[in-house]
This record gives sequence, structure tokens and C-alpha cells, in this order.
Amino acid sequence: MAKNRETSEKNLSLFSLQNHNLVCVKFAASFFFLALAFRLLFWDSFSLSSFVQFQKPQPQTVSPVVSSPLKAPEPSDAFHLNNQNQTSLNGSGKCNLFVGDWVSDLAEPMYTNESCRVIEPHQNCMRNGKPDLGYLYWRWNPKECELPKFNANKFLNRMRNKAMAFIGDSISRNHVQSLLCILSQVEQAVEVYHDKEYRSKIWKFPSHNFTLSVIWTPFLVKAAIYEDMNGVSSSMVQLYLDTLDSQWTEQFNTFDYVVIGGGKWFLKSAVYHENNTVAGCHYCPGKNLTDLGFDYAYRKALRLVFNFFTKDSSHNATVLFRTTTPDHFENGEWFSGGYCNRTVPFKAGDISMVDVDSIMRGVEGEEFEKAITSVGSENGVKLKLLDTTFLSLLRPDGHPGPYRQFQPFAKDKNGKVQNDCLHWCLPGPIDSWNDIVMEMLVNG
Ligand SMILES: *[C@@H]1O[C@H](CO)[C@@H](O)[C@H](O)[C@H]1NC(C)=O
Ligand SMILES: *[C@@H]1O[C@H](CO)[C@@H](O)[C@H](O)[C@H]1NC(C)=O
Ligand SMILES: *[C@@H]1O[C@H](CO)[C@@H](O)[C@H](O)[C@H]1NC(C)=O
Ligand SMILES: *[C@@H]1O[C@H](CO)[C@@H](O)[C@H](O)[C@H]1NC(C)=O
Ligand SMILES: *[C@@H]1O[C@H](CO)[C@@H](O)[C@H](O)[C@H]1NC(C)=O
Ligand SMILES: *[C@@H]1O[C@H](CO)[C@@H](O)[C@H](O)[C@H]1NC(C)=O
Ligand SMILES: *[C@@H]1O[C@H](CO)[C@@H](O)[C@H](O)[C@H]1NC(C)=O
Ligand SMILES: CC(=O)N[C@H]1CO[C@H](CO)[C@@H](O)[C@@H]1O
Repeated sequence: MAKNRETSEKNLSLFSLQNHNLVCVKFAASFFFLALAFRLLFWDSFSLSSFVQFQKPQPQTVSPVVSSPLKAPEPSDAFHLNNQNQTSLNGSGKCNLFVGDWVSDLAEPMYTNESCRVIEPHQNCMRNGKPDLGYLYWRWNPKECELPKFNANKFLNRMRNKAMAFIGDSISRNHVQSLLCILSQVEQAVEVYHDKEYRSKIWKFPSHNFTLSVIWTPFLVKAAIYEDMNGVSSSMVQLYLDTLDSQWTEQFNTFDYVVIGGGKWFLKSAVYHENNTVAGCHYCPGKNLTDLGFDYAYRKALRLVFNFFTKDSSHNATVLFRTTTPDHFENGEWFSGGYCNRTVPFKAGDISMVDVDSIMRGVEGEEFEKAITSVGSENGVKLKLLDTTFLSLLRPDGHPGPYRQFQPFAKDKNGKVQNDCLHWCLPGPIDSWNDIVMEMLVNG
């Protein structure tokens, strides 16, 4: 714990960024991607060590985009198509868990910052002084059915002698922490492993012989990330789009349940490798390489991931693919004063996704469709879509915002404070993701 905190504080100093010029990139909104790339660097860096080469966008380039971040283009068609598809794929007439709205629920959260010991300081919104606790009192209400609250006893009994892993980036970590907190009502987990950077961990629930892991692999594919002692990258990320990250694939056979997801790290500038050659890059000015766009790499990576589940592996596991997570910075980005101080959820239709999320969500939908139709009957894997994008989009109120720090305004009421409008408070809306996981894995 102490070590963790030390690391995070050290990495906050990463904030001194270099200046680079922007050049034209593939998408009109590319500077927005770049902004996201930054942000992700930052968000992963304050709890972990950090990575990535980053470049500071010119302010004049950024401002037109960030002035209306919530006025995004089209509500993603892919989203709707895909939800319908999932229903029809499922065939049993069971309701779609991912279409619905947030309704008021006065029940107390299943855990508190006192009962759960694994809430990291930057997610402990209550302790840090988030003034409006209204975000705790909402329940995800699927349109066509009831979504029961997570039942920790039932879940742990089902998971007896089983192993489950969350595979992905810092959002996956956020998700597993929520699960640990919920389960702590019944049994405290014992941490039995962590890697050097505290990014990948394994916990045991001794009285249920249940093993829970989180594996940090933000690209899911093999990636080389170069950083110097300050966590500042000396070279661009090298992504190997034809090779999965063996960190997770080698362990896959030991898991009964997997929740896998990623995405946002693909927005960073990177060189793409395939077939032992450089195939191109994303945002690599001055490199004389073809900018293939992040969606190219994300598609390749997902295809590889899904092929692994549906063709390469014959291991009998249930895999939930979690879709991309929108953030809620308004009137700016994380580095330009963006904030998220709304106190109630959006209603469906009041908000649409920004470009990057739509593109990413589209790629996810298309590749998932292809994968699901190609699962052979001899294959043991059960692949399901954990489509949290839309329900999360509706929750601008559940992020730490400035309250990722302890009492951020104690010294200076008008002080400039960094906001986190990407990760979720614990307890918070991400707990509902686990209600859905419970429904899909245990009740379903
Ligand atoms: C998913 O939806 C698309 C578009 O409606 C359709 O073409 C495709 O066949 C569907 N896939 C399945 C498996 O139903
Ligand atoms: C939990 O939050 C309350 C404020 O709601 C705070 O007073 C208390 O110190 C916090 N406890 C821990 C262990 O973080
Ligand atoms: C605990 O679970 C593992 C599988 O995750 C199994 O191999 C082992 O035999 C179990 N231990 C006991 C004591 O049941
Ligand atoms: C890599 O090889 C595969 C088949 O061997 C081919 O389909 C693909 O286009 C190649 N990719 C590149 C970037 O050369
Ligand atoms: C860029 O690459 C192409 C082919 O890969 C080469 O013909 C050209 O000379 C390169 N340009 C520079 C400025 O290096
Ligand atoms: C959010 O902050 C902005 C800028 O400080 C302010 O104008 C607005 O009233 C705030 N909204 C809420 C709901 O507090
Ligand atoms: C896969 O495992 C489940 C229990 O985890 C079992 O019910 C099912 O029969 C297994 N399927 C195959 C094909 O082995
Ligand atoms: C036919 C089919 O796959 N039905 C499944 C639909 O989804 C529920 C839970 O999400 C499963 O319990 C069904 O088996």
C-alpha cells in the first residue's frame, strides 16, 4: 500500500510534457485522439508507473474540439445493431441487459470505504470529500427485465474451486476492485501475488478456494514500451499486431472465467509491426511511415484475441468481452481544465458518444460479431459481450473528478486540481457492471 502511494506520487510529476508539433493525421479528430493518449498516460500513471511517448497538442488545435465534447456525432449505430444482435444471438428470448436506464435506488451501496480495504486513495471519493453523494443511489434498470443486485454469497459459492481473471488496462483494475469490495461482505480476499509495479495481482478467497486475478496488458497484444527512470518514454510504443501478449495467453488455461477488455491505449502513438516488418504506425510524425490509424491496430488486435478464444484455444472457459469505456470530461480535456461535476445520470438520448468511442465501439461490435459466428461447436469457449459502453456513458456523475485527491480544495478553494473523469468512484456506478457479470455468469 505504502509503496503504491509512493509510486503514484512520484508519477504525478510526469506532468511536465514536451512540446511537439502536430501534423496532419488520418482522422479529422486526430488531435482529440492525441489528447486521449495523453490522458491515458496520465491516468495509468498516477497509480502505476508509466509509459508512453506523449506530445502536447497545440492549444489552438485542441480548443475547437474540447469546446463541446458532449456534442458528439452520431449515436453509434453499431451499438444498437450489436445489442439487437446479442439478443437474437442469444435466442432464448432473454432480455437485453444493456439497454435500459438508471433509476433512483435509495438502498445503501453494498460496501463502504470502511468495509472494503482495497479502495485505492484516488478512487475513495467519499473520503476525499466528493460533496454530492447522489451518485451512489442509482440502479441500472434494463428495459425488459429485472437486474437483481449482486449476491456475494451466491457468487462465491458458484465460484468455489474456480479461477477468474480480469484482463486489460486500468479500467479492468477498477472493475476487479469493485468486485473485491462487493465480495468482501462475505469473505476478505487475500492477496497472494503482485508484480513489481503492482499492476497484475492474484487474490485467493480461502474458504471458497476461489482465485481472482487481474492481468495488466493494456494492448492485449505484445507491446514494447520504453521508459526512462522518470517514466517518460524515450521511444514510441512498438506494437506487434500478430502476437498476443503471452502474459495472459499463457495463463488462460488456468481460468474458468475471463473478463477481457481494452481499447484506449491504442490511441497512443505507436509503431505497428506485422510479419516481422514495420507495417505502419499511428501518430508518428517524421517517421516516414504510413499512419494506419488506431482503429487498424485495434481491429487487428481484437481479431487476434477473438481468434485465440474461438480457434486456437480449446480450453473450456466463459469469456466476457467488455466494450470500451467513455469518459466525461466537459469543457476541456484532462490537461486543459476539463471537469465532470454533474450530479445526476443522463437519460438515454441526452448524450451521444464522442468520435473515438464510436469508432472503437464500432470495431468491437464488428469483430465480436465475426468471432461469435465462427465459434466451432467443438470449441469449449463461451464468448459473450459485456456491453457496458452505453450504460456507462449515462453516468457522468460517478467519477472522482477532482476528488481523486484527498480534500483537494482544503488549502485553496479555487486551486487548480487535476480531474479524473474516466475511472469510477468506489463504491460507484462500476458496481453495476458486476451486477451484470453476476447475471451473465451465475444467474443466466
Ligand atoms: C448482426 O447484425 C447485422 C446487421 O443487422 C447482421 O448483418 C448480422 O447477420 C447479425 N449477426 C448475427 C449473428 O445475427
Ligand atoms: C470513509 O469516508 C468518510 C466520509 O464519508 C470518511 O470520514 C472516512 O475517513 C473514510 N474512511 C476511510 C477508511 O477511508
Ligand atoms: C482449489 O481449486 C483449484 C482449481 O482452481 C483445484 O485445482 C484445487 O484442487 C482446489 N483445491 C481444493 C482443496 O479443493
Ligand atoms: C502478413 O502476412 C499475412 C499472411 O501471411 C498477410 O495476410 C498480411 O497482409 C501480412 N501483413 C503485412 C503487413 O504484410
Ligand atoms: C520514405 O520511405 C520510402 C519508401 O519506404 C522511400 O522511398 C523514401 O525515400 C523515404 N523518404 C524519406 C524522406 O526517408
Ligand atoms: C460545474 O462547474 C461549472 C464551472 O465551474 C459551473 O458553472 C456549473 O454550475 C457546475 N455544475 C454543477 C452541477 O455544479
Ligand atoms: C465446460 O465447463 C462447464 C462447467 O464449468 C461444464 O458444465 C461444461 O460441461 C464444460 N463443457 C465442456 C465442453 O467441457
Ligand atoms: C440460447 C442461449 O445462448 N441462451 C442464453 C442467453 O443468455 C442467458 C444469460 O445471459 C443464458 O442463460 C442463456 O443460456
